[in-house]
Amino acid sequence: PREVDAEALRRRALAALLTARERTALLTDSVDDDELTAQHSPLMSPLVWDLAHIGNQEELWLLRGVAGREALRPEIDGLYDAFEHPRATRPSLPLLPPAEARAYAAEVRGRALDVLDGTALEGGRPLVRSGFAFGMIAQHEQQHDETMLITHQLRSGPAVLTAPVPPAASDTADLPSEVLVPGGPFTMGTSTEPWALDNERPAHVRDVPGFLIDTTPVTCGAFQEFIEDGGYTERRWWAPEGWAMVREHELTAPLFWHQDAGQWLRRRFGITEVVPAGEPVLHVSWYEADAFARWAGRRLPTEAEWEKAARHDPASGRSRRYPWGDEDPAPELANLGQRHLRPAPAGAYARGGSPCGARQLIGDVWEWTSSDFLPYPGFSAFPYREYSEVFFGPAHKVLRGGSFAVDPVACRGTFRNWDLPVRRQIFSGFRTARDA
Ligand code: AVJ
Ligand code: FE
Repeated sequence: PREVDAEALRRRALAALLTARERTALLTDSVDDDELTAQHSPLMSPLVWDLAHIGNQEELWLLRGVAGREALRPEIDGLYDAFEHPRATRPSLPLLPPAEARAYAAEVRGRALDVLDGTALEGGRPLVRSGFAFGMIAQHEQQHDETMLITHQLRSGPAVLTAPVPPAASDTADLPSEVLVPGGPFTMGTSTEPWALDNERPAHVRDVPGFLIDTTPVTCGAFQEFIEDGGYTERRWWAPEGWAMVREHELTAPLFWHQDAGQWLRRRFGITEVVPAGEPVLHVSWYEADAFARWAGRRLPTEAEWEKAARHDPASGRSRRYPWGDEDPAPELANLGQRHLRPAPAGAYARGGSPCGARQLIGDVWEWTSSDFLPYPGFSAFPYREYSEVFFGPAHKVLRGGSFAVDPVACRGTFRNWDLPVRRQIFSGFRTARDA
C-alpha cells in the first residue's frame, strides 16, 4: 500500500502542476505581446512579469531549494523578487520579453518534473513529504493565475475570455437569511492537511461564543439598498480611514460599477451588463464591507467565526476539510477554478452547504473578515519567512473561502488570504454576522 500511496501523491502533484500551467497559458496566450507587456493598472504587474515570476519562484524554491540544482538564470532573480520591486515600477524593468518568459517558465517546469520523478514523496524531508513543495509551487502559480485574472478584469478593450454562466440558486424556499452557530469550542487550522501552508498551521482549539451569520454572501441588490440609503454619504457608517478613502476617491459604489439612466451597470471582463441583484457583491474593500455591516445593524464575522461556520460539525465535534465534508471540491459543490467568470447567485450550491446551513462559504467571492492577519499559536514559518510571516500584523485583513477565480488546490476550509483594507480590485465580497 505504501507504493500505491506514493504513486497517488505523485499523480496528484503532477495533475496540480499541469492544471496550473494550462490556466497560466490561457491567461497569457489570450492577449497579444503588447498587452502582455503593458501595465493595465498601477495596482498590477504586467502579465509577462507574473509569467516569468512563476518560473523564477519555481526555480528558486524547487530546483535550487529542494533539489539543490545550479541556478539557471541567476541574473534575473532580482527582477522577479516581489519585495525588491513594487508592482507600479515593474513595467520599467528590463523584463524578459514574452517569448523568453514563456521559454524560461517551460524550461524550469521541465526540470521540475524531472525532480518530481526522482524524489521520494513518502517519509523523507519535510519539504517534499506528501509532495508539499510541489503542492506549494502549484498553489503559488494558481495564486498568480488569480492575480492575472484580476489584471484581465482591469484591462480595457473587448472581452478575450468567456465562460458559461454559473448554476442558479436552488432549494431556496425555506432558506433563512441567517443561521445560528451555537457557542463552544472548535478546532481551527490544521496539522494534517498535507499541502496546507504555514499560516494555516497548527490545529488549535478556539472557544467561539454563539453567533448568527448570513446564510449567503451579501448580494448586489442588498448593497444597492445601502447605496440608495445614502451609504456612501453618511460618515457614521464608516471607520475613520474608510471615510477618508470615500472622500479622497469620491467613492459611490463598488469598483467597476457605474450608473446610467438610473440603472446600475458594471463592467466585467470587457462587457458591460446590468448589475445582477441576486449575485454576491464583488469588488468591495474591507472598509465598504465594514460600513455596510454597520448600516445593517450587524458586523463582519471574525476569522474564527467564519471558520467555525464553515468547518465545525456539531454531530462529530470535529472540523471538516470543507463545509460539505472531507471530499475535494467538485463542480456541483462550489464555484472555483475560473470555470465561471462570476459568482453564482446567492443560494446556489445547496449541496455545498455547511452543517450550520450556510451556503457558498467556499468559492464565489473571497469574504472579508473583521480579523487582522496574525499567526496561530505555535506558528512556525515554513519553508520561507516571506510567504506569510512578513505580512503578519494589523495592516492586513483576512479574507476567507476563495472566489470563483481561485483553483481548488489553493482553497480549503483552513486557507487564509489577506490584503490591505482599501483593496477592491480583488474578487472580494463578504457576509455579515451578529452575536447570538
Ligand atoms: C496570499 C494572495 C496575498 O498575491 O500577495 C503570491 C500570494 N505570495 N506570491 C499575494 C502570493 C507570493 C499572496 N496572497
Ligand atoms: Fe508570487
